Parts: sequence; structure tokens; C-alpha cells
Amino acid sequence: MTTRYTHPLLIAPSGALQIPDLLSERSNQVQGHTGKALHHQKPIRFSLIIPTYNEGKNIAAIVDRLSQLLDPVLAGDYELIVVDDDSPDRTWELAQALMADYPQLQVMRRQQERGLSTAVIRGWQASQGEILGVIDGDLQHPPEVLLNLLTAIDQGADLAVASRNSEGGGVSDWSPARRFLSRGAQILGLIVLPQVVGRVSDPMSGYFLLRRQAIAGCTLNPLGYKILLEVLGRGTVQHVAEVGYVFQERQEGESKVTWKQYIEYLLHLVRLRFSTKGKSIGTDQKPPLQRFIRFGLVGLSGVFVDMIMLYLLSDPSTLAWGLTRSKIMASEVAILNNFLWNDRWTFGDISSRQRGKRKRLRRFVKFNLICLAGLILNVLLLNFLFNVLGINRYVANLLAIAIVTVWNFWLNLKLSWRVTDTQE
Ligand SMILES: Nc1nc2c(ncn2[C@@H]2O[C@H](COP(=O)(O)OP(=O)(O)O)[C@@H](O)[C@H]2O)c(=O)[nH]1
Ligand SMILES: [Mg+2]
Repeated sequence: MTTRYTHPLLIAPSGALQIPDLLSERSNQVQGHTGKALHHQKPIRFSLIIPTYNEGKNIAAIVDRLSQLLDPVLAGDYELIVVDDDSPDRTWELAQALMADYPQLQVMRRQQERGLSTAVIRGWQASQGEILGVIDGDLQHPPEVLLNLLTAIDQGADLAVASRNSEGGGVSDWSPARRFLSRGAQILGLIVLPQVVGRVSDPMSGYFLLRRQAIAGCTLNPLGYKILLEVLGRGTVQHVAEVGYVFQERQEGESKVTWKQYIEYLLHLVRLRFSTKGKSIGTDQKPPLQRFIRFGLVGLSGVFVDMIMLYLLSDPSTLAWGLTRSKIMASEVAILNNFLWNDRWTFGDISSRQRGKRKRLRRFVKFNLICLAGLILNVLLLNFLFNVLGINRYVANLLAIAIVTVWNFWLNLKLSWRVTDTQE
């Protein structure tokens, strides 16, 4: 009879969700670290957390691919930490069996807590890396991107995010409904928590690396899935880098995302909004004042276009169209005028990096959709100011345009030209 040696598991830390500084006294912060007594070892370069729940069919493949990828660049100087929430399919046990063949692999089986965000944090707490990272365990995040993320950190970024929305990024096979939902969530984030959500092009990314220093000592308090929001909201992140990636379709197992995660996302945004109030977000980004001035001037040219069109279409001495119809038409012409100027001038630096007719068309479609939403707001405001408050139609129009300009600037900055911290 042979008994196979089983490698010890990491015991899940308990207590506050706080990442210890590697240099400080940490014996009472990392409780119950068994086996290799890692906290007495010297720090290592990189710790990558792989959170799993029922990923039994994926775990061997992801561990193998990550090891193949990292061994040549970080031989012995990294750790892969699978944090499994006591999966019914016993993912943790399968991972544990892999430890014999993959010496950099560690496994944590959590039985007291559940949830993606806390799994990641508990993994980081038990880790030794100067650079911390997270990657999904289902191979939807292409492992190769890790090398670019590591390079970005080596080049000085505090946070390197794999993004579906920057150059080279995308989603493989999403339905329009799913894309819409994802964008809607981002827009809500931009409205509720602009200084946090606006810093990256893919605030919902679950694939990123950061320097331990950026969050060491902060008490994290996440809700649901979006751990990146927590890092951006509570950490000290100066330089952000982004690397585009294409979100792969799941081959094995199934997604754990339900409506609950959308609700939690909203609550998380609100909670962060209040708890980070007054905190100056650690950023080297200047407010995009110059852009706003340009956008404002372009908007002003649009006002003239809009006014002239409104006069030509609605004035009793000219075509005498109805007010709403005239306003929609006038705004559409103004939108076209504004796009052309903004693309050339306000965001000319970004546009010149995203060349090609298709990309330009995409920017125009986004610009149009955002302005269209703004236009609806504009028409409602104009009708309210003119019909309800009895303000002169042109003054009412000016007021409505001013309010909608702020909406248009912010959303277009973040969604059409995608200006984030990494580009300023
Ligand atoms: N430890 C842990 N991992 C989780 C939990 N929920 C999801 N995961 C893992 O987190 C990653 C992303 O989850 P997934 O359901 O694929 O999300 P989606 O890609 O957005 O559909 C996968 O590796 C999951 O196994 C959880 O509650 N605990
Ligand atoms: Mg997934």
C-alpha cells in the first residue's frame, strides 16, 4: 500500500481584510500559515491569486499554462495561489494534487467565508509577493497578457489592468444585450463615482496586477465581484497602465454571475462613494481642463449651428415646424459638427493613435449614442423650461444645452475617446 504525500494547504487568514506590508512585523496578521512558514521567508517578486468556485475542469489547464509562462521569466520567484471556496466539485483537492508537479503552487480552501472579492484579498494576505495579481480560473483571461502586465509594473505602474476596452481589447462573443448591460454598469459607475471609475477604461476588469505598496495597510471592504473598484477607491495608486485583451468564451464549467452581482455592484459603488468622500485620489492626472475648454468651444460652435437650425426650422417666418421636431433635427446637425471638431481638435491626440475609418466610425456612433441620450435630456429640459416655466425658447435652449454639455463631455471623454489616467 502506498500513501501519497499530500502537500499542506494554506489556512485562510481571518480578521480584517488588510494586506500586510512585507517589511513590517506580520506574524499576527497572517494567522495560521501552515507548512512552509512562508512569512519567515524573504519576499518574492510576484503572487498571483486564482479564485475558484467549481473550476475542477479548468484548474489543471490554467495552472499548467501559468507555470509554463512564468517559469522562464520568474523562475522560483513567484507563487500561484488558488483560493477555492470549498467547491462542491472539490476544485481545492484537485489543485492540491497538482502541487507535487508545480512547486510554485499553493492552495487555500476557505470554509468560513465565501465570495470572489474576499477570496482574492485573503489570497493576497497570505502571499509573499511584492507584486500582487488576480486572474480568473476559467481561462477567460488569456494568460499571455500577464507578461505585458508585469512589464508595465516593472516600468513604474502601480496598477496594471487588463482591459477589454483599450487598444487590442474586446469581448469575443457577447450578445448586444450583454454589451449594453456592461456599458450601462460602466456609465452608472461614471456617474456615481467618477474619480474612481473614470481612471480606467475597464473598471469591471477582474484581471490586474498591482504593487503591494499600493494597498498595504488599507482596510478593504468589498462587496460582490468588483475588487478593482476597491483597489482604486481605497488604495494609493498613482500610475495606472492598461493592456488590451480579448475576454475569451468559457470552455468548461459555468459562470457564477447572476442578478445579485449587478445589485451588489450598485451597492458597492454607493458605499465607496460615501466612504471615499473627501479623500483625494492618489493620481498624477491633471484635471482635463484643456480638453474641457476645447470641448466647450466646440460645443459653442454647436450652439450656433443648433440655434441657426432651430431658427430655420421652427420660426413662424421660416419653415414653422413643431418645436420638438425642429429641436431634434437642429441637434443632430450640431452633433455632427461637434464630432468632427472634437475628433480633430479636442481629442486629436487620441484619434491619431486610433486611426482608420472603422475606428473613427465607432467613435462617431458612440458619440452619437451619448449625445442622443443627451438630446433626449435636452428636449425634455427644453420643453420643461419653455412650456412649464414659460422661459423664452432661446434662453431655455441655452440652459438645456449647458446642462447637457457636462453630461456629454464626461461620458464622451470616458467612452468614446476613452481618456483614462494612462493617457493623460
Ligand atoms: N473563491 C471564489 N471564486 C469565485 C467565486 N465566484 C466566482 N469565482 C471565480 O472567479 C472567477 C470569475 O468568475 P465567473 O463566474 O467566471 O465570472 P464571469 O467570468 O464574469 O462570468 C472564476 O475563476 C470563478 O471560479 C466565489 O464565490 N469564490
Ligand atoms: Mg468567467
